[in-house]
Amino acid sequence: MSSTTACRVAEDDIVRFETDGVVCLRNVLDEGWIEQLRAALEEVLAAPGPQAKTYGGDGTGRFGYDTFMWTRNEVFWRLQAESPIPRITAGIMRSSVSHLMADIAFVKEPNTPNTTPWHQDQPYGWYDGRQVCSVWLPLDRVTLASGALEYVVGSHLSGHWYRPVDFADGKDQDTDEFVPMPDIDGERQKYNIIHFDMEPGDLLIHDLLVLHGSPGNSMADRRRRAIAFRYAGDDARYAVRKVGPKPIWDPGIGHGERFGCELFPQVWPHARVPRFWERPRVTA
Ligand SMILES: O=C(O)CCC(=O)C(=O)O
Repeated sequence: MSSTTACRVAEDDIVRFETDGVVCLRNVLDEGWIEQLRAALEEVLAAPGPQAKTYGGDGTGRFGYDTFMWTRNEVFWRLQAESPIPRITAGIMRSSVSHLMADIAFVKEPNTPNTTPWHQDQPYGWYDGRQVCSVWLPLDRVTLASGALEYVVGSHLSGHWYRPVDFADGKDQDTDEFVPMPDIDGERQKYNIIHFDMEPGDLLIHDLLVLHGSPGNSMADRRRRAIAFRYAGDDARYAVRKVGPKPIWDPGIGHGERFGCELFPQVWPHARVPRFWERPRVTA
C-alpha cells in the first residue's frame, strides 16, 4: 500500500490549519486503501459495535454512526500502522507524537435528510490541549448535495467551548461546563462558511474546536460514507467530561494524565498495540 503524496506536511498546509481551523489534503490515500476501507466498513455496519447508533431510517435514508472500529477490525488498525495519516497528523499538530483517540464512521445513505448539527468536537471528546485534530476521510465522492462538511472559518480561535449538541434532535446538552451553541443556520450571513467537494483519497484535517456540520444526503444514487479519526499530540491530556460520549471501555488513566495507553495508542512514531480485534472483549 503506498500513498500518492509525500508523508511530510507542507508548511502552507500547517498554517492553513492553524488560521482557518481546517485544511484539505488531496489524493493522500490510493484506491487500494479506499477499497479495503469500504469492505471493512461494510463488515462493521453488518456487526455494529456497542456504541453504534442510527438516526432516521424511517423510509427516508439512514444516518449511521459507529466508533472504536479499530478495536474490532484489523483494517482500521492497519490504516494507523501503515498509511501516511498518523505521520501527517503529527506534522499538522507540530507534535513529536500522535495518539489515536477514536475512529468514527458517519454514513449517510442516499436520501438521508438528517443533518449533522453545527458543533465543535473537543467538548464531546476526552482530550484537553491544543495539539489535537481530526481527519475526515470520505469513501465516496462528496459534494454539498451529498453531505459535505461545512466549516466556520477561524471559529476555533473564538475562545468559546460550546455545549455538545445531540445529533438526534440538534439540541444543546444541558451542562454548566460550556456555553450554548449560537444559531449558525439562522444567521449564516454573519459567518464565513466554507466546504470542500472531495474525492475518495482526499483528507480533511480540522482543529477539534472549529465549528462544523453537514447537510443530509439528498442524492438518490450516491452514499456518503466517511470515517473520522481523532488524534492528540504532545500537549494533550485525558479529560473526563460531565456529558457527551465516553470511551468504549475504561482506558485505565485518570483526568489530566498523558495518553499512550492501550485504548489511546501512540500511532506516530509507530508503536506496538494489543491486537484487540483477535480477542473481542465484552464491553459495558
Ligand atoms: O460526517 C459528518 O456528517 C459529521 C462528521 C463530524 O462532525 C466530525 O467528524 O466531527
